[in-house]
Amino acid sequence: MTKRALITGITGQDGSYLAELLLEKGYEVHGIKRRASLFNTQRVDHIYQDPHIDNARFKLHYGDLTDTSNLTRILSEVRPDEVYNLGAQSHVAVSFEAPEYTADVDGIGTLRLLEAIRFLGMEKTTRFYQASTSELYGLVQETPQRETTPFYPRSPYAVAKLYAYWITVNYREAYGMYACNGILFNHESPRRGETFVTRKITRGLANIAQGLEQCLYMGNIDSLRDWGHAKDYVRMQWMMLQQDVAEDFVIATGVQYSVREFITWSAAELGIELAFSGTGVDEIGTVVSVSGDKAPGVKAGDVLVRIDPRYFRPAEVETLLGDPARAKQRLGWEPEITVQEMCAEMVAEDLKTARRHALLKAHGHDVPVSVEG
Ligand code: NDP
Ligand code: GDR
Repeated sequence: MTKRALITGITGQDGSYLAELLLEKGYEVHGIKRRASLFNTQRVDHIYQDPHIDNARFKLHYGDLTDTSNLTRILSEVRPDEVYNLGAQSHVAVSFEAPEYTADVDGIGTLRLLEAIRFLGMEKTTRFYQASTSELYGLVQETPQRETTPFYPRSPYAVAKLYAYWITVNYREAYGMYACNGILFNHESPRRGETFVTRKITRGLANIAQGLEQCLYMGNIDSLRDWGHAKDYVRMQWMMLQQDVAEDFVIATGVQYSVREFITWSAAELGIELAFSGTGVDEIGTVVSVSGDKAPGVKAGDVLVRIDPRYFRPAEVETLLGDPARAKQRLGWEPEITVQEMCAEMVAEDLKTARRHALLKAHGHDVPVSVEG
């Protein structure tokens, strides 16, 4: 029997990699996409299947996590074996600007899905994965963070995700549902949204290298994160739903670096040696030397990185470091891609785009460059 999965957030970074993985495994994959005035399916266009062909295994449904009747209807039509709840307003800084919306989508949206599964009598047959987050640890109470570390959320996003975490546990305990939380640390890829820090850096520096931008404006570059590759992490999301008993797991690499280090590596991938000087908001990143042919727009002495306090958060999560021992021991999971390999992949992809844009610009066309975030 072909297994059926429903993915909320299928148009996002993780949704797209997970859909690829499940299609490879022979699943019929259903996804919820939001109506938008422009196309928003770029990350899944390469796996799109024309609904007019026989046996199409990839299907998109219009919907929204704020809309109970819509979720209930989709669930009743699809009757999935597995639900992956990846949909969210996932940007921590934006959650301070839109706290109520974030709570509605990320917190109550999870309840809506769980309750719809129960209401439809599918609580014993449909397995549920909740995209929980290392942001739950916020102001960290123990290092490294593991499944037993107390939570201390530090943003409206993290508080909403705290509700989602516990309501998932509650439905497991109250109704015997197979429902589990993956507590995932930061994971990135060339498909990462442009306003998250790694992608902002790789895209911004690639644009600077090609003469499309002059300077990267950053927030707190002392911040420490445990970064992995999204491909490795979606594999674990699937594994978590294949166990005999539903359990919650921390997914991380166990290695931590600063945002400043990620900037330095990204620059090095472009042949740019950067040196940081100054402190606080006066810190700058200056070019020491340039080698190779990837950065014709840059010369020694250029200031490529400056601090802009607008990117500071009202309450910051300064440091996160996960302990994936339990996932490794119980599920045999190992991340396969290092953060340095991931950085190289992201820079290479963004450089391709920047080169294309530089060519277009040279021929008088407008190109998109700046991104806030
Ligand atoms: P993205 O921001 O790339 O994707 C979020 C997805 O959610 C998009 O498909 C988006 O749709 C959709 N979405 C947003 N609002 C709604 C809504 N109201 N109703 C339905 N769908 C909605 O996130 P990631 O792929 O990086 O992350 C996936 C999940 O994992 C998220 O829940 C995130 O919070 C969580 N997470 C992510 C981590 C990471 O490091 N990436 C770490 C830990 C947890 P659209 O494309 O239309 O905007
Ligand atoms: P995070 O990711 O908040 O950890 O949430 P993000 O990449 O946005 O920030 C990581 C760290 O970098 C610092 N930072 C900046 N961040 C952004 N976006 N822009 C900047 O200019 C900048 N300068 C410094 C931040 O302050 C922060 O400390 C991500 C999301 O994917 C969540 O959905 C997910 O739950 C967590 O990871 C785990």
